[in-house]
Amino acid sequence: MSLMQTGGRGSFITLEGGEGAGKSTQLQVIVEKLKALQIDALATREPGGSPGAETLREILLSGQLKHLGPKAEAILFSAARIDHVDCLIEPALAKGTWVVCDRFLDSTRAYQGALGKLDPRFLSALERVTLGDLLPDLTLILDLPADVGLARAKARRGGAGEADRFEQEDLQFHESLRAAFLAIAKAEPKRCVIIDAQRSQSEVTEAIWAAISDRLLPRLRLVEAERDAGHGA
Ligand code: Z5A
Repeated sequence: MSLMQTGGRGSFITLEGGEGAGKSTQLQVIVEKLKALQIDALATREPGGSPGAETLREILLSGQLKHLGPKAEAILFSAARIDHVDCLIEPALAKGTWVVCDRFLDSTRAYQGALGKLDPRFLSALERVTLGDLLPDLTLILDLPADVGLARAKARRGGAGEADRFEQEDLQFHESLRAAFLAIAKAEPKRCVIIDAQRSQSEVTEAIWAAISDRLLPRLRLVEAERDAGHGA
């Protein structure tokens, strides 16, 4: 039996930031580090993460619904989120699994909310309907200049494959996006930690792990205590 299955609810960690910030790269590393501590952990992403939400992802990122505008897009990202939360995130957290998610509600706040200039009352009503009381325990905001992130994303594509609906926006859009994420972090310092993502991959991992240890240490200690008790039994 996994250790966290005896220790109550899992922790919910989200990674946020602009294109090419290193979210997907770091997500895998975090999950491996948690597993090395014998913590049940799973990696997931948004939009997507469950079969229904993955179907919506394809449509949303293809750009074919861009003409509907940010309000409709926010509703569709939220519809995908409802399926993801109901089918994967909530059941996993309830059985003690730690969930590490590439993008979550802050991406809707930044992309559709700040950049789409949506009324904050509309967004908070949508969040209430979509999430109820669910909020990440820790949100890591990977921050770097937009041109650096876009160059990384382009290099990863290696010339092959088309930029998606959001990568195609101009540099000004991506700089505003960066500002929107930093504003979210400033407004919610208890939940969010800004990580300087311009550094090397291992330095970024180190900073992320320091934040996890710092913010979620009591839970990590609980896992260690359970492990020790389990080994002693
Ligand atoms: N979206 C939205 O509008 N509203 C919402 O509510 C939600 C999402 C949930 C999802 O795209 C899109 O949906 C997203 C927002 C919108 N916009 N776009 N585009 P996605 O999931 O396909 O892509 P992404 O989330 O933007 O991730 P990304 O571009 O794939 O970037 P990343 O995951 O942050 O980076 P990465 O893949 O880990 O790294 C990129 C490259 O850089 C790769 O070659 C790495 O090897 C390299 N890398 C990583 N770290 C480093 C360091 N430290 N140094 C040097 N090179 C590095």
